[in-house]
Amino acid sequence: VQDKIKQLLTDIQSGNYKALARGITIVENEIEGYDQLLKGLPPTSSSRVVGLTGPPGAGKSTLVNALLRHWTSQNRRIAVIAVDPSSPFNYGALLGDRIRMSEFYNNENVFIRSLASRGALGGLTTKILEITDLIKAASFDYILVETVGVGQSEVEIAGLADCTVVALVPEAGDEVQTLKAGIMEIADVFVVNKADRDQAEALYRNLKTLVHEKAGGSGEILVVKTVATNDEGIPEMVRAIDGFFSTDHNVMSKKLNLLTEKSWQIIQAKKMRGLEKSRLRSEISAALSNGSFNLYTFVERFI
Ligand SMILES: Nc1nc2c(ncn2[C@@H]2O[C@H](COP(=O)(O)OP(=O)(O)O)[C@@H](O)[C@H]2O)c(=O)[nH]1
Ligand SMILES: [Mg+2]
Repeated sequence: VQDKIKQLLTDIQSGNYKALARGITIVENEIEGYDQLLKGLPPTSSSRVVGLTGPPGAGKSTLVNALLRHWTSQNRRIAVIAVDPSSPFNYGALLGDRIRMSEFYNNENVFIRSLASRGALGGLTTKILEITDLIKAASFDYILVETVGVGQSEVEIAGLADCTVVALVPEAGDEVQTLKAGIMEIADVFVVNKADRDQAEALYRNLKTLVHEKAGGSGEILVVKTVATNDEGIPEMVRAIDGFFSTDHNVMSKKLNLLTEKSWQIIQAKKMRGLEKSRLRSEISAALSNGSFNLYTFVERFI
């Protein structure tokens, strides 16, 4: 296994997509060699990891396509990880993304991987993290991670990406005042997509005011308008993303937070490994039956 994994890593680093796909499968399913593969990853990578999150239907997949068009026309190499945790048993959603992305499936500068949330061992966030790190070894210019923002997940996703882009749509206009707690903290760039719709301008202005009020010494979150279906605003979106990366301050100050968050996720996932609720349930059941159950003594055994 040792030599095989070493060879696989070399192939991944040389840009072999087949090897990369194989590596991802090993990581995803925790097949033999999984640990060795991750521990063999090089310490640095020049890939820019961009997380794209937002509510279902905001146009994230359409934005990914538009970004791919933009970047491939400049000969950039891009990897896409598409995750849809909101529909764990809905293969249709995944297939939909696949069909809409098919334009790039045979592009030699594009690598696309859909990740189903079902059955991911050790937690979905940890899996995305590991897979992103593996892809980083393949030296893409950008790695786009598309995830559906549902509740807490945006905040977790922000712990994966160097730059987090939050996509919103005009329908969200009324909610701007009550933007989910945490969103302002995680967003590096806001994209108001579907700018072809009436209320887009209002949402855009509200957001601009909001980020302005929020801005501390570290500068404002950028807000851009897009019509993803027509590639409108995509150059501006790219400029906002690249602008974020070109500011050393942003990247450096985020790096420690990112690595802290990632370590925390991995440690948590590893500590919880093999601890199924069904197992807890049967052990509790056994303990209860002899009448001396104490919750706090019980949990001690697992900590
Ligand atoms: N009018 C309009 N429709 C859009 C725009 N961007 C995406 N859509 C449509 O919105 C729907 C949801 O887009 P999708 O990319 O699947 O959203 P996701 O769930 O965030 O990935 C699709 O029917 C898109 O064609 C846009 O800028 N304007
Ligand atoms: Mg999508």
